[in-house]
Amino acid sequence: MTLLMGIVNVTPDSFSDGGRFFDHDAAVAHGLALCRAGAHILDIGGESTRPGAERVEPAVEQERILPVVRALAEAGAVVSVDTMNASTARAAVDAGARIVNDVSGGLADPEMLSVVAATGADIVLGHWRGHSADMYAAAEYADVAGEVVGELASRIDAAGAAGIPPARVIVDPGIGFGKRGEQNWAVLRATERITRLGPRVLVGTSRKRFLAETLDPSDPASVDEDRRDLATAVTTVLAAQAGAWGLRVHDISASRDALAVRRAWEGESRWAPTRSR
Ligand code: PMM
Repeated sequence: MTLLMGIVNVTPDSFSDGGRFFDHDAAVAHGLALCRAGAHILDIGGESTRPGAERVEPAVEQERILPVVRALAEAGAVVSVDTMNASTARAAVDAGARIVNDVSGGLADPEMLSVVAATGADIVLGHWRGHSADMYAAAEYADVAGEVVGELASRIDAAGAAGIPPARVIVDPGIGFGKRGEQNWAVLRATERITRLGPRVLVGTSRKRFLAETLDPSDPASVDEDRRDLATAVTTVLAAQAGAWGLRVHDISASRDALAVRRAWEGESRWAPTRSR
């Protein structure tokens, strides 16, 4: 079964939801709606990682997300916290989060891996080559897929050395993080190779710029949210096909339906058609 991770951004500047969910009550309501739509996990973040974004202080990040983490965990959701800060990870696990989603793979904060090791939470290790403000400076690769696979393997080793066994690790190729247009497709084509590293694989393509560039190379900004969501749902199916464990998406219902169609195609559907006469 492929899991869907619904995105709850509690930021005033996230490119993808326009900061609509900064309000705590609205963020909780959005998370509950994602669960009703079929999300298996909710990923709650308080720091935007969009290209060019400024860092926020951990205290500000925690003020934004902790009440939301607590409320959604108490409501029974499996909560993941999207943070690069060890102090935020620790506080979020104390508030009920079960997964720490670190897009930097433990590189941004030297305390992250040891803190997560001590909490017992699972960790998402993203492929990353630097902060959002200058992430494209590091987007130089001779073999992008091979380098992503190799660098993820190093992060799995680093997690192991800090006391986090591979069974608690989820790796993520970091689509859009220090990767331009076609480089993202080259990495997605390597999904199966990434699964062979051992840990579960999470993929996050949702609404990202490379999808808009694919749909309208001459004017990506003109590609609206509906078209980005449709493209995202197609990548959900393709990533599931390639062995991904989970997909991190904004529009849960589109990816949920896309996965239902895939299951039916594979003959795994529980829906039994009535015999036609
Ligand atoms: N992308 C974003 C934020 N967090 N976490 C993981 N594990 N993988 C991703 O690809 C990822 C992430 C940026 O997207 P957003 O601002 O729309 O949430």
